[in-house]
Amino acid sequence: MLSKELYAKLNEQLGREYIASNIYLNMSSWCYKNRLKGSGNFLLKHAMEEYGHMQKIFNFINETGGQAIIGELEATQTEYTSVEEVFKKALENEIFVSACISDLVTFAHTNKDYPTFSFLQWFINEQVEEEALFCDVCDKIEMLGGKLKEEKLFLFDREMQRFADLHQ
Ligand code: OFO
Repeated sequence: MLSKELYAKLNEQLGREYIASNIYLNMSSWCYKNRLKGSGNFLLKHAMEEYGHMQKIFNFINETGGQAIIGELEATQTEYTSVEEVFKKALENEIFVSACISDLVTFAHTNKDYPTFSFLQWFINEQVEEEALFCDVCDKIEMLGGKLKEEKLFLFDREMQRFADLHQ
């Protein structure tokens, strides 16, 4: 059994992971609608991964005697101006989640909650990987000159299909 405050914070993080999953689902739909199937596939797979993160926290809370709660989730963006915006926002979201995880780790450590501290180590490593992954995608866009259109957009989307097959 953990402290009430820690359960509240873990439930907040659970909500963020769920929202992250919805963010990527909506991004994926936008890509499909704009004929970017590779990017859509990549983001759909990523949305499933985020759902898995939510489930991990859900199980941890319930297994330690707390109650995982799916509260109200804020609606996520559905329209984008470009594929650049999609991936820039995805990277921003990962950076935000990493900061939240770090705060949670600090809180667990300060409060000597070592089971939670230990549980969260997986998330620290995962965030390092995910930030690197989205940085890599944003770098690819930059290498192609940004403001992708026609052939470059086609090449980028093909690369995203490769990422979808490779990374998840
Ligand atoms: Fe992107 O790793 Fe969870 O949120």
